[in-house]
Amino acid sequence: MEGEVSLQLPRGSASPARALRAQEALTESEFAAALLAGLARHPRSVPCRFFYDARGSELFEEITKLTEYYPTRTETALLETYGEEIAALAGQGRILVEFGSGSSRKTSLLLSALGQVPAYIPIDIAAESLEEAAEWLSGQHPGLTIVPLIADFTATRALPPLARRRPRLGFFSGSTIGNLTHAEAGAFLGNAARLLGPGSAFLLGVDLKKSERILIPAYNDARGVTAAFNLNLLVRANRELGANFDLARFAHDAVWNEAAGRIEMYLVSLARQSVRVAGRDFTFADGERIHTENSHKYTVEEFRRLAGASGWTPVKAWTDADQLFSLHLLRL
Ligand code: AVI
Repeated sequence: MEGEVSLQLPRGSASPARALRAQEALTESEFAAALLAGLARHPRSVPCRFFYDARGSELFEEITKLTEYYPTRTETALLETYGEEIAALAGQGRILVEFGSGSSRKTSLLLSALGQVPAYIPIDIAAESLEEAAEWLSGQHPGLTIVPLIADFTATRALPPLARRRPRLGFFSGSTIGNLTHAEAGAFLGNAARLLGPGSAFLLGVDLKKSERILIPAYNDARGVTAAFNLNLLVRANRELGANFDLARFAHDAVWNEAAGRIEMYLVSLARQSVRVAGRDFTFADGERIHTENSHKYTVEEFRRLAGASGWTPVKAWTDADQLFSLHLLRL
């Protein structure tokens, strides 16, 4: 098994290509259902997971390189600086279980710091990203056993049998936990505790609360990459669902909601207009918004309380000198 990349396919799938097509069809009908339901409610909203089609994933990659978007480079720097200490505190010989597979560079840094890792299990619903990440990482870490798991990482119930023999370290980077509501984040942490099991450790990247002067440009950058990322949701609806959104008549907006402790992203209708989506008409008032994303920010203390309520014991948190981002190590 050493050095092998094995892709576990959904039951009944004869090949990765077929699994991928089946999954795309599923995603398309899920997208249709979510968009129709989201546009029918008031205020209108669409879950942010639909941002990530091929173009959306590319745009997100671009966002992570923007000067204004501090989370990725700050988290990477924290892993570079504190990787050894994190590895020492987490303990040797753990199987690494990553929730989501979109952060190979950060995973590679963690793997290097951890030294000998018996196996690496990335969990992601997107088979293609899993395959790409696994391929890149096996090039960077020859001999590493990689067992990708195609599953929704917020609701995974069981790890592959090989993961049951050793203690486990979970990894959830990029402050993706911030895209969940507090209730969803608590449920995710509880599910991760059941999945990783007694004696496990968990390393999470969590964005910190900070001034709006830093937050707003991070979600509304000068080059308009975040705007394109947000508007791509409408491009996707036009392509996949035969919708007729006029991109010139919607604009990106990002606001800080102080009471909820989160950045909220919206698509704002620039006129009174009707749009047809999957055979149904929706009328937007001038200025009416579609809520497309929440990005919650936590103080170190707030996140410790959230994790503690799901059964985790905080071990240590690391932050950068400018207090932009945090890494939390938890234990069960
Ligand atoms: C993936 N997630 C953690 C990003 C965030 O910061 O909430 C998504 C994003 N949305 C706009 N810019 C980046």
